[in-house]
Amino acid sequence: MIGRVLKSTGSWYEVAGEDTLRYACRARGKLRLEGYKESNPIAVGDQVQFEPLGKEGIITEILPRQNHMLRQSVKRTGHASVLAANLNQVLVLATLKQPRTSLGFIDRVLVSAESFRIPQVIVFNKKDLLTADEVAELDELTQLYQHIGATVLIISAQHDAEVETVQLQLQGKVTLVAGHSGVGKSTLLNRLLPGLKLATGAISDYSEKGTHTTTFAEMFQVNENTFIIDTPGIKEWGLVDMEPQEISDYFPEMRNLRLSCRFGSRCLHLNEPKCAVLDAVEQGTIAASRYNSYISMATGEDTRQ
Ligand SMILES: Nc1nc2c(ncn2[C@@H]2O[C@H](COP(=O)(O)OP(=O)(O)O)[C@@H](O)[C@H]2O)c(=O)[nH]1
Ligand SMILES: [Mg+2]
Ligand SMILES: [Zn+2]
Repeated sequence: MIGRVLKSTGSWYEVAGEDTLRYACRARGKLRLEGYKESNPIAVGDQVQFEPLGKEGIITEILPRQNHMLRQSVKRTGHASVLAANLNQVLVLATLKQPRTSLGFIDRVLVSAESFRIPQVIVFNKKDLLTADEVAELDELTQLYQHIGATVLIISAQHDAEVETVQLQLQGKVTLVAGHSGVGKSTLLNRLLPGLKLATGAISDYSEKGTHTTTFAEMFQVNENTFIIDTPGIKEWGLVDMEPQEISDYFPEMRNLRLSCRFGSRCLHLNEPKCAVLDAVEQGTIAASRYNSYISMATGEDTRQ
């Protein structure tokens, strides 16, 4: 039978079979997709072939991946691990206040997704808290991010009609959800998945940290072909294995300009002469916030943002 991996503990895998039943599976022998060196051979989102035995099963094959996202290994062994596979989009949940999400964090997730050619969605939550000035700021951010190809939604997770716009954006897709603690991820997921009942609020964050020593991505099924992958506690949005020279390739507004830099593909756009990216920043066609994010990624500062 073919199935989809919803959850992995490293030795057991929860698999949704094509018969819609759930199976607790183990892997047969040393399964590994060819060409992957990551520490976990089977990831959330993987399509697998398995032999069902009652409510359990044995995974015999991992089907080829359409794509995947990486994260730095928890144990920092130098190896990355596959965070999730076969994604249709990555969604960053962000807030302008309570707490304020740094643009650096948003940009890091976008760049990470872009490097795997995965479409990006930004959902700004807690709209109900915003003053008129903050609404204006959010309008500017919306234009900035739409301009570089992201889909932007502005919602309050407490309002059904607005949660529905997120539901429409998710429909029929597999979506990885990223967001810092406190932005309303559990609130939103509970709305999208009645019956899930994730704890919300400050106390829940404390107890979540207390009960989970390691963090794993986990996939939830919204309906027949709609899936959400939660990434609790994952902070190191990995620019895994990325050379400084390649980072600007994942900033869509910089990607094409580099051909015009005097040093071409060797230009890091930091202080090189005749740099087309620096010129664009000066002229305002590249946003200062995006360029700042770029510098921190290219120079390796602030890697935990
Ligand atoms: N005002 C307001 N509060 C919200 C909204 N969404 C979530 N919250 C609150 O923000 C706090 C953190 O939410 P939670 O879902 O636990 O965040 P998580 O840490 O991202 O899972 C809780 O007290 C929620 O009730 C919203 O749209 N507006
Ligand atoms: Mg939460
Ligand atoms: Zn340059």
